[in-house]
Order: sequence, then C-alpha cells, then structure tokens
Amino acid sequence: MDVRLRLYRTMLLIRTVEETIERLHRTSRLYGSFHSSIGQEGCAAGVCCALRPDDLVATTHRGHGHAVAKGVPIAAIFAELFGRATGTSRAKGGSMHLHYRSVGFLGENAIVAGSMPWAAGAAWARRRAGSESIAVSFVGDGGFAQGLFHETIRLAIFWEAPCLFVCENNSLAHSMPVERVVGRPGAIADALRSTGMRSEYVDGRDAAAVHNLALDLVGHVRRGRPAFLECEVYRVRAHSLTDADYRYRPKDSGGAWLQAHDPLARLRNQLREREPDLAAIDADVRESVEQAVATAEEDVAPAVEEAFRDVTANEANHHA
Ligand SMILES: Cc1ncc(C[n+]2csc(CCOP(=O)(O)OP(=O)(O)O)c2C)c(N)n1
Ligand SMILES: [Mg+2]
Repeated sequence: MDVRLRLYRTMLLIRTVEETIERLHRTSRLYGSFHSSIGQEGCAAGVCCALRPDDLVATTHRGHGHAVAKGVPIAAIFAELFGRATGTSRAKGGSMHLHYRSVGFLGENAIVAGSMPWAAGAAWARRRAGSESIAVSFVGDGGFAQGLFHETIRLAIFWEAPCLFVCENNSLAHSMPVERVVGRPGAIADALRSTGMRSEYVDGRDAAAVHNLALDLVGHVRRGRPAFLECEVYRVRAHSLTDADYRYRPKDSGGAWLQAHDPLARLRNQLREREPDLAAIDADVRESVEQAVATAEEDVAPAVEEAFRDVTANEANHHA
C-alpha cells in the first residue's frame, strides 16, 4: 500500500476509535477517564508507521493513538475500556494502562515522563541481548519539566540505548501553556541538541513530513544511538473528559484549530486523486470500529481469580 494511504488509514482509525469512545461516554456505555489525542494523529501514525513489528513503544496517559498505530487490535482496546476479559490488560488497566506486548506495545503510563525510562531500559536490554529492535518513548511537553526526563536522556546517551524519544508538544500541560515554561515550538528540540544527541523538530500537522523524519531518525537509532524528536501538535479536546478547559483558554479553541489545521483533512486533500482508495478505506475503518465495539461489548467480565494474575513478576505470568 502507498505509504500515504497507510498513514491516512492509521490516522482515520485513531480518529474514529477516539470519536467512538467519546460517544460511548456521552451515552453512558463507558465510564472513567479518557484523554483524547484528536488532532495529534499525524505524530502517532508518522512515527509508528516507520517502525518494525518487533520495535517497542511506551507512551503516556494520552496513548490510544499510539496503541492503534502500533497495531494493537482495536477490539482488545474497546474490551479493556468496557472492563472485559479480552481487554488488552484483561480489564486491570483501563484507559491509561493499555498494554499489548505481542505487537511491541509496552504500554501506556500515567506518570508524566514515566514512559521514558521504561522505553530506554527496554531498548538497552534488547540491545545487550543482541537484538536489532529499538524502542520509542512518546512523552508530552509537560515531561520536559520532570527530573525523570533529563535523567533518562543522560543515561540513554551514556548507555547508547537505541531509543527514540518523541515529545508531543501539544501546547499545554493540562492548563499550563508550554510557551510559558519552555518557549516557542522547537525550543524543546533546541534544548536537547545541547546534550550532543541528534534532536529534531517537525510540524505534526504534516503526517508525511513526520513519517519521513521518523524513518531517518529510526535508522539513526537502529545504528545504536538515541535520538529526540519534538513534534508540534495541538490538543484539540479538553485535557480529559471532565476538564473545564474554558477556564484557561478561549472557548472552542480546539474546534477552531481543527477547522483550520486538521491533519487528517489535510492528508485526505493531498490524496484526493486517490478518491476510490480513500472511500474504500473510509468504509473499512467504519465497519472495523463498529465490529470491534460490538465484539468487545458482548464479551464477559473477567473471572474473580483474574485479579491475582499478572500482579507479581514470574515466568508463568508473562503473556502477550
Ligand atoms: C509525575 C506526575 N505529575 C503530575 C501528574 C498529573 N498530570 C497528569 S497529566 C498532566 C499534564 C501532562 O502534560 P503533558 O505531558 O504535556 O501531556 P498532555 O496531557 O498534554 O498530553 C499532569 C500534570 C502526573 N500524572 N504525574
Ligand atoms: Mg502537553
């Protein structure tokens, strides 16, 4: 498949999954927390489509897009949200703790910057074991203010851990504007360059540009050096479902941004000469998501004994 069509399919799948999650919450079929990545799909798709199946991804509380882009079956994602036995974490994780090792998705982590030591350590361990796979850590701009962020970068450089750190600068860390903390977009990548590590900035509205740069950086990392990518995106929705974002930014900032910059609409427009292919992808994605929701919702809740499985580490507990 043409790589741009693959990017389009991945982004549309993320968008449709997340819009469906929102609808399921509005109609009280789902409950709990959810952090939308609508508007940020170009980063997830651009980076993950540059990876091999055996490469690893660790991510944040806003990680559904990364899970989808890395190939986690969407029925397992919905099952996890519904608290079903076939959920990615057998219903023990929920929205912020999807895990699916068999496709290299180490998982989400709700601790800001927590994905970084996880991915760097896994990358280093794999390399010591002779593997050529690499790891990617997605982290938010808010991570830059964490000590963990800078400790991990130092160790990754020192160890030569084959890890790509992808910082999604979506302009806010909850209600804190990034500009007040670090400066203009690109300033995070500039700061990281001073470590000597390869560090780049890209406009995340352009999925093809993210993908091309990610291919280059993934090659660099696979040769045995960590690298950093700041990807400028925008948080279209409120921080989470229950966040009153009108208290710290103009009402409907997200809607206005999406209207003007929607990365999915932009890619679709670039591909307009492929309309029959796009229409086929649209129909396939819609049907796949409907099917996944139906399958997941019909599934049963886990047995009580499940509460004691995978709680402590031992060989018998390791599963996909
Ligand atoms: C160590 C830590 N401190 C504070 C929080 C509370 N918290 C959850 S998300 C968030 C903002 C994160 O912003 P960013 O990293 O930019 O990610 P975004 O939500 O914008 O995707 C904060 C402060 C947390 N989860 N972990
Ligand atoms: Mg942010």
